[in-house]
Amino acid sequence: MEKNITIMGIPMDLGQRHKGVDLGPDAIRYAGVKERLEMLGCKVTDIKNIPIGRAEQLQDDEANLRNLKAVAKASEEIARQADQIVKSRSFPLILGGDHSIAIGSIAGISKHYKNLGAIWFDAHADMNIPETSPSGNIHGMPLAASLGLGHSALTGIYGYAPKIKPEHIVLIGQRDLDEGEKDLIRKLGIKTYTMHEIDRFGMEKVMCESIAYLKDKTDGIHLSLDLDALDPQEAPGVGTPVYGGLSFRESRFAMELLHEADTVVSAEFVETNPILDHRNKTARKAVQLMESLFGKKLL
Ligand code: 6HN
Ligand code: MN
Ligand code: MN
Ligand code: MN
Repeated sequence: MEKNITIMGIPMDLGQRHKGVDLGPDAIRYAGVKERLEMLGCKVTDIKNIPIGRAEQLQDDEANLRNLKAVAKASEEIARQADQIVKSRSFPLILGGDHSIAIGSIAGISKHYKNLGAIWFDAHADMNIPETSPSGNIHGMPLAASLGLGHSALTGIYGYAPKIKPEHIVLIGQRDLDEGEKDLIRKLGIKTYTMHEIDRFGMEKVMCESIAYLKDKTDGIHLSLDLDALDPQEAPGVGTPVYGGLSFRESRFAMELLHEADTVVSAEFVETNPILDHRNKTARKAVQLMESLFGKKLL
C-alpha cells in the first residue's frame, strides 16, 4: 500500500435529495482523518474541497436524471483532479459527498490502468439507468455509468467509455436492489456478495474470494465504500439507510484484509451526512475504516 496519500474532498449533494451530505468531507476531517493517517506513518496532503456547481433548478432535470448537467460538469472536474493525483504517484483518498462522485473519480483513475478492478461496499448496487431508476437520483447510477450504461452525458465523462469491465467488479453488502439492477447483475454476471452470502460464509471467506477473483486479472483495485453498507445502528449518518447491514467490526476486518492484500490503489468513502448523524459517529467510523485500510494494527 502506498504511503503517500492525497485527500480530496467532494462536497457533492446533487446526486440525491438530502441536504447535508455536502458536509461529509468536513465531518471526516473533523474526525481527524489526516492526523490519524499520519500517526500510521503516512505522508498526507489535503488538497481541500473541489467546488461543486449548483443545479440550475428546473431546466437542469432531464428525463429521470435529477441535476444531470451539474453532476456531469462536476464529474469532469473530479476526473481531472483524480487523474492528477494518480499522475503525482500519490494514493487518491476521496471523501464524499454522495456516491455520484464515483463517476468522476473512476473516470480519472481508470485512465492509468489497463484493467482497473473495483470493490463496491454498499447496501445498494448503484447500477440503475434512467429507465430502471425508481428515484431519478444519480447516486444510484455511478456503477452503471462506469460500465458504459445509461445516459451518454454520464457514460462519456472524461472522453472515454467504458471505464471498467463487469468481470473486474465485486459487490459486497447489498440488501436493497431494484429489479432492473438484479437483472443487470445477472445478465453481466457481476460477482456479488449480498448480506446473505456474508452471513452464510463470513467476511473472511468473502474477502479472500473477492481478492483472489480480482488479483490476477486487474492491475489495481479501486475501493468504493458507501457508509450505508454498515448497519444504520452503527452508521446512522446516511441518506438511504437499510437495516440488516455490516457490523462495524465486519467492515473493519474487511479493510484489514484489503491492507494485507496490498492491492488497493485508490479509495472513496461516500454518503456520510453529518446532519443525519449522531455526534459524528458515522464520520468517525469512516476514519477508523481508513486507518485499517492503511495498516493500523490492533496490537
Ligand atoms: N447510494 N437504488 C436506489 C435508487 O434510487 O436508485 C437507492 C440508491 C442509493 C444510492 O446509496 O449511493
Ligand atoms: Mn448505498
Ligand atoms: Mn452507493
Ligand atoms: Mn436519498
